[in-house]
Amino acid sequence: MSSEEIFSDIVESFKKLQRNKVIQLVNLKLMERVNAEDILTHGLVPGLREVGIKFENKEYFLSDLLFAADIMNTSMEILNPILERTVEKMPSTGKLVMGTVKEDIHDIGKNIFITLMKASGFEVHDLGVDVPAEKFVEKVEEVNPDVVGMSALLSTTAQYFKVIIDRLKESGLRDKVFVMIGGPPLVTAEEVGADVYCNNAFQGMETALENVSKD
Ligand code: B12
Repeated sequence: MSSEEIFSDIVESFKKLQRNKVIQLVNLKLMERVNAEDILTHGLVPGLREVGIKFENKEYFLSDLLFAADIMNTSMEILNPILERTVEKMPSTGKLVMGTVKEDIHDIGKNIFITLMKASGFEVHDLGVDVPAEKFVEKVEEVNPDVVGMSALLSTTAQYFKVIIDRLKESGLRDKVFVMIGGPPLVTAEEVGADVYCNNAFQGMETALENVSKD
């Protein structure tokens, strides 16, 4: 069976906003020893994206998006402790400063990346959402991180990655940190001056670990 088939029940129930069914299915898959990373990557994330498509097509309203975010957050409460246990904790990792950029309040992806980075041993400084460039710069000056991570989900706010990175350059900090941007592919790393673009938190964690252990 392909992963699409295995997780189609989660995707379909999510799409219909069947909260209890999604949660039941997550628990059921875990009991069947399905990997938490796969449940998230092939079930919950595509399910939530389907809700986004319905919103775009005006079949769903903002209240439905909020409800979908709640289904996702409740599911993550179940998966987080398992993800934390399955990620290999490295003996010496590094520091991460992370935030969702200005005028953007989407934080589900950011929080997943943070969970994985903490689990792998990173000291995480979470700036939250709607974070202006100055706050990134201040935090980088204060804690001297190895990695700066930024998330943006809107076409408008993804433009802000460059503003933040330019500010880091002006402050002489850009070359001291590994800059990771993430969310849907709205811009490329090259366009905004980041080191890497990631639309998968698990790959993001691997990339961060590789980069920091190289130092
Ligand atoms: C849930 C949701 C909301 C919730 C957010 C709740 C929350 N606490 O986050 C609410 C209801 C608040 C919301 C509001 C809005 N939303 Co909204 N939302 C979504 C939805 C359905 C899901 C987003 C999500 O969480 N996905 C799941 C996560 C896990 O995926 P992800 O963020 O991509 O993260 C993964 C990777 O990208 C990666 N990652 C993410 N960041 C980073 C960073 C780093 C460093 C790394 C390494 C990895 C990484 O890791 C994650 C796991 O692998 C999307 C639809 C979609 N296609 O995504 C629309 C969507 C993003 N929203 C959209 C819009 C338009 C809005 C509003 C403007 C609606 C309105 N009219 O008010 C507002 C904007 C509010 C604001 N100023 O930010 C549009 C954006 C269109 C565009 N291209 O600009 C979308 C695409 C829906 C659509 N199809 O129209 N939204």
